[in-house]
Amino acid sequence: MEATIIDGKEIAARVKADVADSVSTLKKRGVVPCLAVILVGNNPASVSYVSGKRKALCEAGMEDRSIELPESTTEQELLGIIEKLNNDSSVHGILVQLPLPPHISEKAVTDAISPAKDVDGFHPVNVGKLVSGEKGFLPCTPNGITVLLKKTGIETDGKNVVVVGRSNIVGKPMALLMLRKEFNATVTICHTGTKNLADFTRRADILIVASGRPNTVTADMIKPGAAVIDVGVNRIPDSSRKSGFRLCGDVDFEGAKKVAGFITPVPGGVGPMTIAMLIFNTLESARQTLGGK
Ligand code: L34
Repeated sequence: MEATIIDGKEIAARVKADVADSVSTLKKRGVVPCLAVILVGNNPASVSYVSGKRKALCEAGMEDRSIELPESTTEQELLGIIEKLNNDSSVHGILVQLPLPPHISEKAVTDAISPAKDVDGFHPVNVGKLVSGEKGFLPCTPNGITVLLKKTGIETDGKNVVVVGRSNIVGKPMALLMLRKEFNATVTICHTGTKNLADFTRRADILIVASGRPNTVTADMIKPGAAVIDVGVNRIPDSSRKSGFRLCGDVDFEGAKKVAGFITPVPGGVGPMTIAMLIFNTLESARQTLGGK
């Protein structure tokens, strides 16, 4: 039997519809949730993701204060813009799309965003809260994956969760979330230094792949019936498409779906959830300005 395909687009649409309902309630109380997405340069993948974010903001009835800056923008200029947004009480969320051009320090930029407006959950204060189990903004992609698992009814308690990839934006926070009592999984993190990757992935009840490389996981590396979550979004040149490329994940989808119990597709899996959780975090940030009133 083939794997059940987890429809991330549909689950994301449900999350976004709930957020939109809450936005209209908040608006009646005089608060319009507002996000500023900052894009520097015109990396084609970033342009696509940012336009998805702005569309979702608009559909949820939120205010879009996004800024598009040229590739030549200096770090000082960008820090100045962030400073102004930090001090503007009508702005609830600030997100600087990564990667940044090489002349701008991603660390300096991430650290400059007020932790109270850091809807990406990348600021060290929010990272620290994630580690210690305090409430803070959770990174959108890992948090979106927890929602996919919950809404699909995939049990995590006592399960072996194997995360492939140790990035600050996916692998590390994903592992930390699954470690929480709430999910109670036994967590393993694999990375480029892992010897015999398949020995680890074959033990996974839930396999989360965020390596950034196509075909990192093939059918023979999957435990029959496992849930496979593919975080990769790779652009493969394809002259038969009018865009000139097609998207593929980090998992060999065609092979994997014959072995797995559940699998996320690319596109239409994790990506749309990242966007849904971003507007959810923006709503939360706007709510917090009411101070629990
Ligand atoms: N600051 N930088 C910051 N925050 C983030 O949360 C991100 N990320 C990652 C890259 N840089 C970031 C994103 O927004 C990856 N990412 C992201 C967002 C959306 C999608 C993929 C990655 C997405 O919508 N994917 C669609 C296909 C989109 C397309 O056609 O290009 C999908 O169905 O997978």
